[in-house]
Amino acid sequence: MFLVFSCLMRNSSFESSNTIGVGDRTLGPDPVLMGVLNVTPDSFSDGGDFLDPEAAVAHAATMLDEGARIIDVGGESTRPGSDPVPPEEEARRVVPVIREMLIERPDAIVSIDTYRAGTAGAALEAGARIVNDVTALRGDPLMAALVADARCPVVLMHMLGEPKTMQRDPRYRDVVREVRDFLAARAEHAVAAGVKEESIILDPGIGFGKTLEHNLALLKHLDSLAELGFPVLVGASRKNFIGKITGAEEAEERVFGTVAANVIAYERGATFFRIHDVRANREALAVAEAVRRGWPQL
Ligand code: PMM
Repeated sequence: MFLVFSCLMRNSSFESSNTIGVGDRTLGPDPVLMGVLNVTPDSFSDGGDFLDPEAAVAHAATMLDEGARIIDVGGESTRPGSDPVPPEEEARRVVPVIREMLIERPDAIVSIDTYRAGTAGAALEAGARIVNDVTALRGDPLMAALVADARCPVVLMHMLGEPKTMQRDPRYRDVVREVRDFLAARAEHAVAAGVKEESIILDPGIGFGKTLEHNLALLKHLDSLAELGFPVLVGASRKNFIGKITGAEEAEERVFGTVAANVIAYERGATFFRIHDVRANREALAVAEAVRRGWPQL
């Protein structure tokens, strides 16, 4: 494992290891907000709200106005216990929304939250620029080649098991080391398949086959993941573990807890934040960034 870890450390500065190029734009090293747009009937937080493409595009526009740089469009829920949807249905949900969004907001950077190469290909054709794969290229044997050919950034996320069963008693000997070693190995796999190192973003997969204690350990030791030298994305927004700590039963009530998790993640090296509540997170991360870099910012 040490070998995998040491080969994959990207040999780069803090600035370059926390940025990703999307066309002629650079995202990072300042905090990058990825607004969640689930075009699904059953996501745990916004399920059913944005099945209508017009409502979805309007919500994306609001998130962009509030400071989101990326809109992450998903057509299949990955909440604990969820079932997969047929691939055609997934593409049917997301493609019209991506097209319409980009007609209305051509500057938006869209990422497609899918593990299926067919859906990712259709989304990229419709104008998406980033692939967000919660299986880290394990879900579809064609995905790695698709991302390599498209030369687009890709998010590689850790998940133990699969959404249907992942929260049934997940166990690790050392969650931080296992997640880090898994992601290092997946980055190595991606590079071997032709994905450029500088296109890879790593994500510990908060809530994906993890107990509350696992999520807290991953946030506490996120620096050990950031040390691999790839930008780190965190998706803690409104998740169950926050509700368990704060007592906020409804997902929409978990904004304050989300903000705390994201500021801590930023302090420990995360650059990308997948979130539902853009303004609250933008303002909190702007203050955290000002503390780190000083004020006024040049
Ligand atoms: N979480 C969800 C879906 N997609 N993608 C990444 N990269 N990281 C995450 O943590 C993540 C994800 C589930 O949350 P949702 O139901 O609010 O979309």
